[in-house]
Amino acid sequence: MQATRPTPPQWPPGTTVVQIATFNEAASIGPLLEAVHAIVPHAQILVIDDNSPDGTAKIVTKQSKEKEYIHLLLRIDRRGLGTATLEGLQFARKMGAEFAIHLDGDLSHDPADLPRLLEALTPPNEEPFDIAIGSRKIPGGNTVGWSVKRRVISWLVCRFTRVALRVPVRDGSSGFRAIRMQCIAKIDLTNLSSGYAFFEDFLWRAHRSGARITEIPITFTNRKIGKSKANGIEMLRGAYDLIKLAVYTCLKR
Ligand SMILES: Nc1nc2c(ncn2[C@@H]2O[C@H](COP(=O)(O)OP(=O)(O)OP(=O)(O)O)[C@@H](O)[C@H]2O)c(=O)[nH]1
Ligand SMILES: [Mg+2]
Repeated sequence: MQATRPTPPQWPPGTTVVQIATFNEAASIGPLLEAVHAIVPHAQILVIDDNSPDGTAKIVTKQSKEKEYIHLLLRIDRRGLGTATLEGLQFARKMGAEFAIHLDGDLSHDPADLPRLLEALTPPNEEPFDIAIGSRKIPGGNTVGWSVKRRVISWLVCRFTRVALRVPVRDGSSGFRAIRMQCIAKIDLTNLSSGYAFFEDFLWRAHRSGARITEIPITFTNRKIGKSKANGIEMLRGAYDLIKLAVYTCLKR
């Protein structure tokens, strides 16, 4: 892994970092960085790129030289969305961030939802939450532009997470989440699923560690540019990881 500049000093207390894992998102990363900064100008932005052949990292490197709030973790071998998200969280932790939010790099998640997600962690007159999920599966949430097949798979995975993994959320697959970094210390991060099952696995571990989790409605819009990496092989790997977790959950009942 390479950082584009020497590790800067710790971020100030209260810092929020918005992290985006990318693989071949050259068409969307520029507008996304701009939109995120316009909506949460106080936040640091961290891109974790797996050496995308389309030059995504080059775009981010250029921006990071001009804007001190943009950072790049460049990983030389593609190692998957799960490990990229985890490395982002570990970097955020090392830098002393108080809140991290991760979202997809293809504009499927609307940066306009960032403030609501952050606010959901600290509701007035209620105990704070550790994780706020941008949820497509609660009233007010929605998915736009997905095929019936994709909707069925997503429904099955979320149902599986709720019933077999016993994580009490509706959208356990969502990649749009705000996290109070303090809770990370209590979560066992060893051997986390490296691919798309990362999101369910992380929530499963967070729930078992006693993390308080909430959901707020978001609209997810299917990517309009770039290519999906959620192919059949990735989905099978994810399914295998989830079944392993379910077996473990049953045994440890
Ligand atoms: N660093 C890194 N990022 C990845 C990898 N695979 C996917 N991503 C990023 O993770 C995010 C989600 O991946 P997508 O391909 O959009 O998956 P999806 O949203 O489930 O599927 P589509 O919206 O249909 O494309 C995007 O920002 C991808 O660029 C990877 O191996 N490494
Ligand atoms: Mg996507």
